[in-house]
Amino acid sequence: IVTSCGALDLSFPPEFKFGSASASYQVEGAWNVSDKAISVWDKLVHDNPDAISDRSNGDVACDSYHLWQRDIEMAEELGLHFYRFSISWPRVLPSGYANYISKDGREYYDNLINGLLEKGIEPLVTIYHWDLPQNLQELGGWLNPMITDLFADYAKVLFSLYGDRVKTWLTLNEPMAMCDGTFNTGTMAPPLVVEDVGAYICNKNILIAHAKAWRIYDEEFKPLYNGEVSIANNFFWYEPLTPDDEDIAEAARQNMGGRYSHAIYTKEGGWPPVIEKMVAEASEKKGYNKSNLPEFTQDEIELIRGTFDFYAVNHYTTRLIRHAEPGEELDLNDVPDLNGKVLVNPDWPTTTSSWFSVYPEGLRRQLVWLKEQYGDIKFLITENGYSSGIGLEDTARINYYRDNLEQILLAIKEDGVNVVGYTAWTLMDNFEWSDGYQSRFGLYEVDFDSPTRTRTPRASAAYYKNIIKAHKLVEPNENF
Ligand code: PNW
Repeated sequence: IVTSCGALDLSFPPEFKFGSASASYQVEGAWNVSDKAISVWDKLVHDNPDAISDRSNGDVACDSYHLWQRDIEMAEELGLHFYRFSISWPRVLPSGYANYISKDGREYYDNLINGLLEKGIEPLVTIYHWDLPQNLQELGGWLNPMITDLFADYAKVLFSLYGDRVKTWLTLNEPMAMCDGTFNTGTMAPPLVVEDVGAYICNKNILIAHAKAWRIYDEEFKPLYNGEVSIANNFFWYEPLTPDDEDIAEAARQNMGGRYSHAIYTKEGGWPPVIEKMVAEASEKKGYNKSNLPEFTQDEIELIRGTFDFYAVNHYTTRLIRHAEPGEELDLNDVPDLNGKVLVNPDWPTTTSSWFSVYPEGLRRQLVWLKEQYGDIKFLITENGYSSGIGLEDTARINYYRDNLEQILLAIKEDGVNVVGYTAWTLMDNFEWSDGYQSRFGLYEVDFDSPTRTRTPRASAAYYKNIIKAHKLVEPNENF
């Protein structure tokens, strides 16, 4: 690749870290062992198996609850600097409240954390990756403002139990999926569509929950352990279909990213102005007497503003957007409140995930945009990966990793974005939410028919291992 200053230097900065990731409900299984309570995902898959394309569930999944030593071994085989995993709230706090800590739940994560550290692998913990205790859902879950304190209490328990060993925390994974994916489209748990208002109420509660947890860490734990805390946002990058569509592409970026970032990362805080306008207009058009976007008080704005130590971003894919034609039908794959029609470029390769086609350049543009919006802060890529069917010779996944890592190098070296690390989603095939086990993202293939859930490295695992070892972007065919 030739850049403005000659050939691109393919080495990663010396401090750059490589990791891989998983999430509790997707890998652990053991859904009802010991005193674990059920989560909204346990309830969804049991009550409504048709919600999952292959009618599967995460009852056993990768059985990581029992096979965690093998998981650590895989992380070691790859040479990972860190392993990102999430903690199951109903496994540690069966009542959802901090009144009682499960001994077995606590020990499971103690073992995993200690096992990783023994191998020199840093544990990076997601506090919440979608498995809400069902009894808190019964109180309204993410629509009830009391969730913000319950979440903060739960986070504080984890900081107290594991903060001496865990130095990097993510409060919540992908609030966009938690709020919009749940209350607009009903494809996540709980299966509860709350049109027009649900996603925005959830959106506000998420920001406050995150901020309360961050402040607890900052005040009570940072002086002791000096760790870092952020929230992981997911993003489609939006490209304008034609130059005339740049304004709507920008609004769509604010809708997807800004709605969950502006309050935290900007100096002024609060909602992005373009989103306030969008929701006010859409609410009026639908006959509501006020905007469905809940307001922030000044105290809330100050509570949320600045609650980050770095920016965590999950990136997979890009969309094109244009202004809708007059009278054009729009659905939830579009951005109806913006009157935006969303498309993908038919030339982009597709994957086994319906929402995912491949356009690596989008990642670099998104990183540049994030830096422009939120400043010259640290960026950690907390997810990036490719979905396929079964098979160990996964050339397309190898190419995906290669091309995305190249875009990251360009962002670092050409655009001066401070990207400090990269997380491959995912360590092993797992329960891919409503796609069940049909969409595989793993560096390791998992045999879900074998009682021992055998894990076998794919060609992409060898490739990723080579990159980590060389600390540079080696080519897939390079002998190493
Ligand atoms: C993320 N979409 O989810 C999650 O953090 C992971 O748990 C998941 O396995 C991974 O990406 C792959 O899907 C997403 O529809 C789910 O745009 C859906 C979407 C994006 C990300």
